[in-house]
Amino acid sequence: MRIDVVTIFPEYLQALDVSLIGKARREGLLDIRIHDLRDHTSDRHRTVDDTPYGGGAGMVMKPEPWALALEAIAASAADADDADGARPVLLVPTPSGTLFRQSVAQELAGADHLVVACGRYEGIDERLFEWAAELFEVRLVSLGDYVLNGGEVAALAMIEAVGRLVPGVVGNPESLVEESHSDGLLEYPVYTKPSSWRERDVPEILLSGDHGRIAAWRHDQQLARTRARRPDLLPPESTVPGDKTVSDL
Ligand code: 6GU
Repeated sequence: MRIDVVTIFPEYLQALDVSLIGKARREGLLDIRIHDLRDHTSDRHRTVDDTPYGGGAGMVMKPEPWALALEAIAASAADADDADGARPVLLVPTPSGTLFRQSVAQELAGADHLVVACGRYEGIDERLFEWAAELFEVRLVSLGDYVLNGGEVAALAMIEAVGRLVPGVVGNPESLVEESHSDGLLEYPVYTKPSSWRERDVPEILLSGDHGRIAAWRHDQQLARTRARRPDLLPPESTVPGDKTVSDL
């Protein structure tokens, strides 16, 4: 998978040299390229922003440097992207986007080419997104209901969430199956040695060797946890197979 990131702070993306994603890049599983938006300006000050029409606080990113940066990326990938007729996905991290959830990460993991546009200030001139729709499948996505200073930290989170789902990036693909959100529920609690630690014992059942009962216990734990911490993830009256109703717990 190829991932291009456009930013005015390329240093932020150095975290992608590290750990699992860094290794996947070195192995050629992920072709991640970082671009400085200011390389697509032509004035002495390398200006990327200006004051908002209509007034108001802050600055807005000018559309032209973005268009030049995105055109250069689209041109450099045209052969590969044309091969299957699919446009690359343009991911725009923004608190006013739709929620970036595991199902979105799974969809994006199937793409050949992602381009991430990291905005700063009050955002990018709206016309950029209309213009970009000819070259890209544009998706505005948010990490959640809070505000970051720019898209870079969100881009790191999204690239890690998508990158680890690309075949070969995570060594043991089974670890992708039993994790929070992969089945719409939170993960069950986990324990390791020693079996007794500071007067606290690992739940008996996990030492029993009875894999059927362990699987059932873990599923119950997932449901109880999801109800307690994230009831918004559950359907109103849960219809999950093997489920207990609230009154049974
Ligand atoms: Cl994707 N971007 C910014 N700037 N702030 C955010 C966000 C994204 N998600 C939550 N807050």
